[in-house]
Amino acid sequence: MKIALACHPTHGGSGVVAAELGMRLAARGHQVHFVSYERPFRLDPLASGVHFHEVEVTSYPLFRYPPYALALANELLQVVKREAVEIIHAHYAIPHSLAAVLARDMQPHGSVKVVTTLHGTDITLVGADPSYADITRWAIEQSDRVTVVSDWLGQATRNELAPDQELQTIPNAVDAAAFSPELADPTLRARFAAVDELLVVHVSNFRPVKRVADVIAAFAKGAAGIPARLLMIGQGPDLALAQEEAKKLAVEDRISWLGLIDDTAALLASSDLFLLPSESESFGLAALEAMASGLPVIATQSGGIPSVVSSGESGLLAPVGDVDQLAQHVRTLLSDAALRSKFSDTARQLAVEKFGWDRVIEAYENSYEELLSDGG
Ligand code: GMT
Repeated sequence: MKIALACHPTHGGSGVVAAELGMRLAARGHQVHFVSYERPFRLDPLASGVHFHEVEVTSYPLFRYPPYALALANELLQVVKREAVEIIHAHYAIPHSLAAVLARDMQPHGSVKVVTTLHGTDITLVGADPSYADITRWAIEQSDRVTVVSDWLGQATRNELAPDQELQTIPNAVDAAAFSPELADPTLRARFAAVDELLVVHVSNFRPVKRVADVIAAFAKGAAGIPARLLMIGQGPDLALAQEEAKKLAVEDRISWLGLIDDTAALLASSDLFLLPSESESFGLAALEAMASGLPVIATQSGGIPSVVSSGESGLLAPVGDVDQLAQHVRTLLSDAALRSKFSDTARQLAVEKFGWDRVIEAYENSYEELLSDGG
């Protein structure tokens, strides 16, 4: 099949899923075209069978806001026509799904189909915003097929935006070779923690939904009196808030702020515990990558997280904003090496057995084939 993928190229779960999916589809013989304003950070530039088409957004003095969605639709249409693309797979509703629908409908006598995968904040934040709600709903309804990354997100989509929409759940997956405890690197670890210290880690885009101040507070309280340090990986609008909290709670000297890191696998494998206290998380790919790396996860009972992290087996969950309980979980796991090791084994095992790419690739492939064979 010839498939065009539209996605965010920046650090974030939806771009990761699109890049990993595209490379795997290409490895199975499909021709894959990525269309975005930048090469997705997880996309290997040398992957064979994968092509990247950059969207150029020309600015004119009259445009206060250069219309990226329109430039994307235009580029998608060019790629569809030139490469005889059969499927446009849009990751994240706005602007990708909308641009894909426009490209399909602009194609004279064309038969390209649009698959939209909803990832989370495209429904819970962007789709819930009155400025974007109607156009998000329309893009979803106009897609030939819509998938969601968890049953929870399917329910949220129906409740909040499109009650009658048919949705297929295809969960996210992890490459268990690329994220593995075997990548643990003692030299790397030694840069952040002394031999007798444990290492707690958080990875996110530091948006308000990630509640990064809770990471700091749970660590400060839970690891009080325990030799442990915290790695904060990523950047975003709440970085200053988290740093302020660290100062207030006097734990600045126990935290390393690493900023954006493309490949987190060795850092995860070299750490002991992952923290994800999000307000809402449709799936929690960052938690799954940590689990595959052999890390127990402390997270919130929010959104799709409980379908990824089994509380009491691969991690411990707490209600959103319950810093005391999060801190208690941190203390429990940091102070019990045997429990940590048991959770670590289960986390790895669940990631490998439940969230491998094979089934997920097949589900997407079947979905494309059904669309092409039954005409929609
Ligand atoms: O977390 C974000 O806001 C980024 C966002 C994205 O689209 O990159 O992540 C969402 O999609 C991921 C991949 O499907 C999910 O694992 C994340 O849980 C989801 N984020 C939220 O729902 C907050």
